[in-house]
Amino acid sequence: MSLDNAAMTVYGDSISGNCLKVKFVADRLGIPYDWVEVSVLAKETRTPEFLAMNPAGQVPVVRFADNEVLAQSNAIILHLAEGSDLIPADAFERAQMYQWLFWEQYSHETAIAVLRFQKHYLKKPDSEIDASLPVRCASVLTLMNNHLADRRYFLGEKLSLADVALVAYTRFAPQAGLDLAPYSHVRDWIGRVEQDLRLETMG
Ligand SMILES: N[C@@H](CCC(=O)N[C@@H](CS)C(=O)NCC(=O)O)C(=O)O
Repeated sequence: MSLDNAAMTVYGDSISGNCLKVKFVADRLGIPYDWVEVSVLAKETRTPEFLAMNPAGQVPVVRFADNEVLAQSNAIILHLAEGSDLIPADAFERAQMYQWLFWEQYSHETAIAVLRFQKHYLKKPDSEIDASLPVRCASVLTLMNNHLADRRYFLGEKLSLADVALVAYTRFAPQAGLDLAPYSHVRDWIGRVEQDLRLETMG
């Protein structure tokens, strides 16, 4: 389907990094959209109407002008950014971008986003939080910091979807109780990507 002149509707919760990825990419590429706020905390993703649209009961979901629906943040941003400078033209660089997108979903989001949600939104005391979570967060941040020691962006010199996907929750790390002070390359990179995407700085 074509995105030309498409009116698309993004169903998202503005506290969710996964949903914000969609906003960041659409804003960056000048793709018009309507945003419908769906509260995860109020369980609005579990209503029969929402489940009819996405049986997985999760945001983000995008409905395009032709009524087609797409879920999964990284699938959505890949579709929106098709043919743009956020996806490398070179096949191997593209594969490297996918490498980071898969890592983000499997290792990064499942640590930082989960810890943030439990601490910042559910207000769980540390005694009720799986002790392995902060440890996993530290190893994720260390890996990122090492990778960024000699690169401006995850793929080198150019912003790509890898940066958009990874910055979404990394910039919220302090809300997960994670101190970014020891990760100077990560902090510099967050500032760079926030500037590129014209985001209000979190630092
Ligand atoms: N892998 C999915 C994860 C989506 C996801 O976990 N969404 C959360 C908000 S960040 C949600 O809708 N949770 C509601 C629920 O599970 O009831 C993606 O990247 O879109």
